[in-house]
Amino acid sequence: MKQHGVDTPTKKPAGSAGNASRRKFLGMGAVLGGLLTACQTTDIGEEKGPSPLGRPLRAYGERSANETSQRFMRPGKHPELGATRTPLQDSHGMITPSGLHFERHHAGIPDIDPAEHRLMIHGMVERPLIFTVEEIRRLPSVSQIHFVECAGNGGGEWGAKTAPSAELSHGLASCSEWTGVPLRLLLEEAGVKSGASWLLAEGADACHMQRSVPLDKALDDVIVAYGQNGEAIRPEQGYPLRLVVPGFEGNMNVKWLRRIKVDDTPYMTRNETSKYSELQDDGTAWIFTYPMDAKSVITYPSGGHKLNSQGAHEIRGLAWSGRGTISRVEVSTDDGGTWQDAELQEPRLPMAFTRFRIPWSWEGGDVVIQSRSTDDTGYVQPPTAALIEERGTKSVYHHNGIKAWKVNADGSVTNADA
Ligand SMILES: Nc1nc2c(c(=O)[nH]1)N[C@H]1C(S)=C(S)[C@@H](COP(=O)(O)O)O[C@H]1N2
Ligand SMILES: [Mo]
Repeated sequence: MKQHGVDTPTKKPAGSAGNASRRKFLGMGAVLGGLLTACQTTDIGEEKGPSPLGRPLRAYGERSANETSQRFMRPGKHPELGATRTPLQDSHGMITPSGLHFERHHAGIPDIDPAEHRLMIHGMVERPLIFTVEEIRRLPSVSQIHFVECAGNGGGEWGAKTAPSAELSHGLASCSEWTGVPLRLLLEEAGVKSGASWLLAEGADACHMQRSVPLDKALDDVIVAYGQNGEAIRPEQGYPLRLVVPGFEGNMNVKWLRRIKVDDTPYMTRNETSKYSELQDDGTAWIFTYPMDAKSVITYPSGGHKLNSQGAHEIRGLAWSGRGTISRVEVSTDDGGTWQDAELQEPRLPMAFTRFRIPWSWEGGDVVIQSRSTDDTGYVQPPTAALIEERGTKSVYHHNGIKAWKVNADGSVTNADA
């Protein structure tokens, strides 16, 4: 069969890349046996004459109507507040589609006219400045791929690990390509006065989200972003301007950014004292715990999936670290007895999602699977028990313990501790 303008694989000369990769694929017969048999016996049908024309073109694309993956939303009394979660269990690769990026809003999504919006930089600077969005977009730009992860991601995993799915256990994390201006550039333009060591970032939403950011981080890799995955940042992610603070807890990535005040002290705002601080068993709390430590989660198979047949499956997941690049991910399929290195998808970027994959054959029965990541500082993702040993169970935030799923004999996948 020859479709218009498309050569079938059989038309390729012997020894072409297509055939070589086909041979490689067939060489995996021992692993893929079940799948290949299924292919051979499938009737692909006779050609039924010319196909009708497809639907018309459209100016802004949408995914296939067959794809229904949604952000997880829990209906609340106040629909403007709370969070939606990325359905990590349905994800491919390292980038989160903008429409599925998790959301965490403290006061709803403001409707901001970019022509009216301003960013003010003041405080301990030689020249206080006010930028329009147009001015920001004219400045030398960078694009960086980074995850944003709420410090509360996995907060439910401190106690009974009941999260039934990857979106509920890990879905307050997403990864995008962010485009914008290095904050360093704006600060150099304003002229930071000597003695300054902090800045306060403030949003234009109803709660005027405020966070203190150490000046050395601000001068390092922070960006004032206006782009997300190739287009303007979505309103939910902070349109028209947001701070991207690579690797630091999500809350510091102030959305709808309208003000930066340079100072020589942190501000002890609500969201860095009462919230986003970690209560210890002795009644003291850790504050300014900025980087998100190395973490990983198996996204397939994960809670809610159903394996329909034994044999070949690819275990897939995501790993990330707020302190650098993921250097290793190990996977166990025997309840932590033995661990095997997974293949890491390139490029592996600092403070970005890294996709990992490992072939696996399910021989039926109950199987507990889990993943463990290591970053390039040498830090290894700990078991949850070790985190609890260190911090107790009141911390709420910064849970990065190893996550286990259980593949049950009937093919259903559940939380291993449910
Ligand atoms: N202005 C403003 N910025 C904000 C918030 C907010 O409510 N208002 N939420 C913060 C929190 S707690 C997190 S985890 C991240 C979430 O970013 P996202 O909604 O783009 O995923 O934004 C942070 N920035
Ligand atoms: Mo958050």
